Amino acid sequence: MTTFQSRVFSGVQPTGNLHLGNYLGAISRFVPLQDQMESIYCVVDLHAITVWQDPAELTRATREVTAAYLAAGIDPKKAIIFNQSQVREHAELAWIFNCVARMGWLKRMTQFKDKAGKHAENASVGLFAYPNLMAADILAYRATHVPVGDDQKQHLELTRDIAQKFNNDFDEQIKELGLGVPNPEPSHESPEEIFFPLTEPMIAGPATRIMSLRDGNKKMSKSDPSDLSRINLTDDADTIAKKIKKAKTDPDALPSEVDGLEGRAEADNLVGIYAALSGKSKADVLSEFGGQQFSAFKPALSELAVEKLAPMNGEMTRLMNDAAAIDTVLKDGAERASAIAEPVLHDVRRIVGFLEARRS
Ligand code: AQP
Repeated sequence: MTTFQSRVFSGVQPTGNLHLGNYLGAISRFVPLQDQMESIYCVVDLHAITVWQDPAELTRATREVTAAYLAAGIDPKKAIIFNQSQVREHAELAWIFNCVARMGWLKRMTQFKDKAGKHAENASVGLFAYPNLMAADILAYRATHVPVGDDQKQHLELTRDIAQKFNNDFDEQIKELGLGVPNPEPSHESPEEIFFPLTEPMIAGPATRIMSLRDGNKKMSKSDPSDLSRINLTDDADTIAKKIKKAKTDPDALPSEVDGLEGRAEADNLVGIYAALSGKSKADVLSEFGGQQFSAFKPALSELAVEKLAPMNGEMTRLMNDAAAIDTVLKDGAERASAIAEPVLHDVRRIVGFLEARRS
């Protein structure tokens, strides 16, 4: 191999309540990429169990995320769609990365602090080591591009740090075994030949961080106890309209320029949602709605949200009634994913020095 093959990897956790943030920040962005490079979209069930999941609900939610992928327009013939636990290389590489990553790196992860809160002593070890598994998800495919929301930025930086440390620690073995690829970014910290790519985060556009409809300073999130804080992908038209009507705003009219959104978190969020759903920039949205009150903007936003989300909602419901068809997609995807990850892990074992005795 003379260079890394361009390859996309991303995932969504099957933890229920898929919302507009997951759609705009991640799933909708997966769709065009499937025509640009080999794309692997995973339902990350191993990540989901870092906090307690009811087993039957986990199975249902795994199918629901798959249905959302399909309903959004991901074509399982083009992209690989599967659930993480069906490809054992994720867990194996994660263990190796547990031994590469440093405690200090993980202690800096803000998502662990947010999720564990004051109860860190009672959090699972898996929740703490979650970013190592995420690095393994990406690097088991030597993926070069990862489209995610802004909340994953720190984890992707850690993925690069893990790749870099592995490349450095095993520099000699990588060369000796002839498994290196010329490093596109050589530096004094990074050898000329590397095994794992330094993955590019793809965090761009107006929807990298959709905020709660009840608090413009809080991320829209599956685990927010208030259902009014998010638009779920399973919400019907009336519910979407009700939630947008109740969304928190301020008393002023919308500004005509993007600068005027500064300090107005809720207004900024609603304009960002409109921009992302319509494929326009925030500046374009404000040139249309600048000077108008929320009483005029909110109905326009509701109409757009329903127009974009209702067909997807209908298709998800249809797909969820055919569990066997969803499971077939996941099985086929898992086989194709394994065909990529198995040889990578075979090489990793040789690099690390694990003896693979032949069993008869
Ligand atoms: N609010 C958001 N805006 C934009 N993108 C978002 N993503 C999540 N929330 C937003 C992106 O969705 C993808 C899948 O996320 P995940 O399922 O892996 O989990 P998460 O980021 O932990 O999602 P939540 O909703 O915030 O769950 P909880 O409440 O459990 O913490 C990722 O690409 C993510 O960036």
